[in-house]
Formats: sequence, structure tokens, C-alpha cells
Amino acid sequence: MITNAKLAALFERMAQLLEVLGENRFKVAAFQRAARTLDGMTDQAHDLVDPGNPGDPGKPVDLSNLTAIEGIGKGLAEKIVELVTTGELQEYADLMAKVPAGVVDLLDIPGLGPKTIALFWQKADIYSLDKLKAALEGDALVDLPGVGKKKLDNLRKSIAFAESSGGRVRLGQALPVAAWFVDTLGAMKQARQIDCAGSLRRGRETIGDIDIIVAATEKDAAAVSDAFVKLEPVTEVLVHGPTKSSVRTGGDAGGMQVDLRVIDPKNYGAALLYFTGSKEHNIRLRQCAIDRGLHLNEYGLTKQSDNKLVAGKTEADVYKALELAWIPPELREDRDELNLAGQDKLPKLIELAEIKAELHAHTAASDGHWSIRELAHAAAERGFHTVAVTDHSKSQAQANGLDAKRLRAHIKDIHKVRDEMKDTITILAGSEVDILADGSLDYDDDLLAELDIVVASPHAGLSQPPAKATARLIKAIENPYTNIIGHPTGRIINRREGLSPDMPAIIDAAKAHGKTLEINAHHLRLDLRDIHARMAIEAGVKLAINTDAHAQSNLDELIYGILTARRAGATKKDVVNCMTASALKKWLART
Ligand code: DGT
Ligand code: CA
Ligand code: CA
Ligand code: ZN
Repeated sequence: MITNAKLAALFERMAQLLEVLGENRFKVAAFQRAARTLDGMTDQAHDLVDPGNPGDPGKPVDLSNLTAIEGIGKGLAEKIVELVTTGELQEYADLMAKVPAGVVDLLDIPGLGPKTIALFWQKADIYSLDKLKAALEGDALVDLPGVGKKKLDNLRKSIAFAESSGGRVRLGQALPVAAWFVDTLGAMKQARQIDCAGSLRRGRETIGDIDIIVAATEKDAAAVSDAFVKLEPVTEVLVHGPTKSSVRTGGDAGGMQVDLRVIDPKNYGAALLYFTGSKEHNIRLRQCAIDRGLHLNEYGLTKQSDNKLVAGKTEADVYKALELAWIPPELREDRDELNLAGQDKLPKLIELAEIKAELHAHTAASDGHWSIRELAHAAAERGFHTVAVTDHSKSQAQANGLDAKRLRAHIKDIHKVRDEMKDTITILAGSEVDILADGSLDYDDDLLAELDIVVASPHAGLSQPPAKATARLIKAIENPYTNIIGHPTGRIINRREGLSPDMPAIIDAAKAHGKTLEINAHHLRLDLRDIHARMAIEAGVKLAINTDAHAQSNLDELIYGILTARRAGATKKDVVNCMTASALKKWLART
């Protein structure tokens, strides 16, 4: 099925291509608007397509369900129908054919827009990343209109940063692909058990490759492997054997390697343990086995004396035979988990279902795609008792941030819905207030005082030096109206480094002032990152886990924030979103 997200990505890409080609800006804007609308829609456009009339193929397709969507005219509706019914779009193929493939690659470089790409292509004959990198070795491009020294410096930095990701993909890209493979193969009757392993199971923010482990008997192994290498997203088969296969994916699951291992059911737990890693955790475990006169490998735990199998069917069996509690995958990084497991003192890690409040979300008042009511209903459907409406502040002009007057009107609107829905969910009137470059907040104190909750976040000035960043964030923490520091560094995974403040100093300040640091669950952010969240917990600082939802689909990203928090060793006591409604209310009144 073509999801709204796929349609939106395609229209966004078409807008970029049109811009590169210097086409009419109204046409560009129409594609951009359609992309935004589709991205924020609750219904799937796919379901609104008229299936046609097979008995009468000449009968025109009814577009009215699609054209009823704001921002979708007849032309765009026809394109959606073409995509949904044929899986392709001729106009997209035509546009792609007009632009060299290397130029399309340039669109993926962060901070490099279509207009500049067009300029480089037309005026400097640059139509690939290699050519761009060569040109950036000197300052030749500085003479092009609108291209200053600073812009070129930024471009050099962002190319270097993107390349330093070393082909690792974000957790948020890999997890849905892995889940699809697990579901699809798991449906085979030969697959007795199936799990993700590797860094994905450990919830790391980026993934080198996807590892999948499946249990099947020896006679069924080949059937599972054969099915795997023939699955639709597979574009290249790197290895194909009955017990180990490895493929590369294309299309929406673009450019990922997936390793599959087929394991005899009696060794399944040992294999899952081994291939979940981390490698460092495995090495510790093996030493632990040796100390007990045992031997551990991917087939099981055996006695050194007579090679007899002691454990192997489940992970818990193996840990138990080593006198350890079962260790959650997110903690298997060779920190202190073996010690804690030996003393049965592992933290009871937070779970998705323990989150009862969303404290950072946007509506159409700024750059969200939904109303206060829609947000509140979606939060209530997830079983939340509280939701905070936190639209952007005035400095975020490109995100339609609210000035004082609009915020006051917005607070009134929020209160209206709050009163209307008071039996369903508690709605807080808040704001995501910009932390300006000097650490002051984007609204005056008297206005901040009218809000129930303040999430203070850095958005601009993210390349300032560490000492400035530290002073900036500490000043925001000291502001008496601040409740939560939102995405404290502003980093974007694989794309933007963000601020590099002195984290221990930030954590000290948060502790001293009783303030909370956010793990922003958006798959591009995961900010605080795991190691910093761990430092915060160890210092006794509370965390918030928020989705920063701009639309319904963002709420599903909460899982990435949870995985990050689990890697930090967080329990529900460490996370303000797990508080009861009354405790949360008290907390907000106090801070
Ligand atoms: P990635 O894919 O780079 O994000 O990280 P992982 O942890 O998924 O690593 P990967 O895919 O190379 O291997 C999966 C697991 O298999 C790894 O976490 C631990 C285990 N493993 C792989 N190679 C070795 C090894 O040489 N020694 C040990 N002890 N374990 C290994
Ligand atoms: Ca892996
Ligand atoms: Ca692997
Ligand atoms: Zn936000």
C-alpha cells in the first residue's frame, strides 16, 4: 500500500526537482503544500481513491473524496490515483529523467537546497557529490551569486558530518523495515520463532545492519532462507545459504543490509543472545562462563569437561546457568550490567505503556497539522491522562511561531477545549519557548506566568562554541518559568551535530533547580542521547520523554524515546511522563 508518508515524500521530492529545474514557483508550492497535508492527515489517501467501475472501464474515476482535502486539487488528485492504482507516476519519472542522477544525490545533503543546487549545476557544471567536493577544496564557488564564504564553510562541515555517519542508518528508518521482515517471515509455518537481534534490538540510535534470527528445523531451514532472499524489498543477494543469508534492500527500505540466520530450535536462545551482542557484552559473558568451567558460543553453553549442553534453548536459560538475571538487550553494552545482574539489582526499565502524558506537542496554531481537539483526542486514545499544547514562540518565524498577542488568543482557545474535554483528558496550555542564543527566553515573564507548562528549547544558533552553549542552557534552566529543556542539544542524527555543552554542568544545574531534561522521541532527534540521559539519571535528574508531535503519526515515535531511555537505565520513577495526573499537577505547580 502507498502510505501518506510515501506520497508526501514523493511530492516533496517532485517540488525539489521542479525547483532545481527552475519551474514555476506556484507549482512548486502546490506540491509542497500537498506533501505537508498528506503528512499530517489521519485518513489514508489510499483509502479515498475511488476503486473505479470494472464493469464500465470508460466511466470516469470519482475524485471528489480526494479533492475535498484542503490543498489537493484535481491535478494532484489524479496523480494520487495514478500512484495508488499503478504504483508509479509518469510525471515523476519524467522529472527524474531531466536531472542528472548526481544532482538528485545532492538533494540529500543537509543544508543544501534546490536553488543552490540549480546554481551549482547551471553556473559551475557541478552535477555530482564528487564534483562538489572537488570544487569545495578551493574557494572558486565563492564568486557565484548568493554564495558566501560562510555558506561554503557550512557546506563543507555538513558533507563531512554526513559522511562520518559511515553508512549507519537511523533507528527510526531501520525499525519499520526490520519489523516488516520479521512479520513477513514470521508468518511462514516453518518459522517457529523469530526475533530481531543486533544493535536494533539493543535500541541504538543508528544501525549498521539489521540482524534477524529465526528458529526452524534442519529440514525447513532452506525454505526459510529461500523465501527471505526472494522478498520484495530485496535488490541484491550478498550471501545465500541454508543457515546464513545476507541481502541489500531497495525502494522504501533503501540501502540497508539485512542478515538472516536460521537456527535449530534447541540452540535458539544462545544464538539470539550471541547475535544481539554487543560484542563487548558477549566477551564478558564468555569470560563469565569460563570462570565456571563452561564454554559459551552461538550454539549454547556447554561443560568444558565433556561438552555436554547446559543451556541454549532460551536466553534466560543461558543467563540463569551463569547465575545471572536475564539482562534486557538495551543494557547489553558492557557497562555494569553483569555486576547488577549477578546481584539481581538490574533496574526495572521503563515501558511504553507506562507513559501517561505527552508534554510537548504542536497544533496548527504554529507548524502542527492538527487542531487542539484532534491532538487531545489522539492523546486520550493512547490512554494518556494529560497532554500539553506547546506551540512555537515568536522567533520561530518559519514555523509560524506565535507572538504575545497570538499566544494569548491561543491560550483562550486551549482553555475552551480544556473545559469541553475535562472529563476525557487534562489539557495544559503551554509553549515551546525558544532559548535565544544568550539563554534568555523568547517571551516576557508576565506572559510565561500565564502558561501551565514551559518547554524551553534551542532551535537556532546551534553552531555556537561549547562554553557559550553551556552558559545558554544553564541560563534557561535557571529561568523560574522553565519546566523542561526540550531537545537540549538540537542535534539531528546523521545530519547536524547540534550544541556540545558541558553536559555534567547542565545536569548539575538541572539538579540544583529541580528541572527536567527531555528525551525528544522524534526519530531524527533522540536528544538527550542515551549516554547523557544515563548521566542525568545517575545524578538524580528527572527526564521527560515527549514525541514533539506535529501530527498523529508522530505519536507512534514514542517507542524510539523509550528505547533510548531504557539504554540509559531509566525506570518509570525517572520519567515525569509516568507520573499520575495529580502528581504531575503538583510537580508543575512546584517547579
Ligand atoms: P551494527 O550492525 O554495526 O549496528 O552493530 P551490531 O551490534 O548489530 O553488530 P553486527 O551486525 O556486526 O553483529 C551482530 C552481533 O553479532 C553483535 O552485536 C555481536 C555478535 N558478533 C558479531 N561479530 C562478533 C565477534 O567477532 N565476536 C563476538 N563476541 N560477537 C560478535
Ligand atoms: Ca547489526
Ligand atoms: Ca550483521
Ligand atoms: Zn517542538
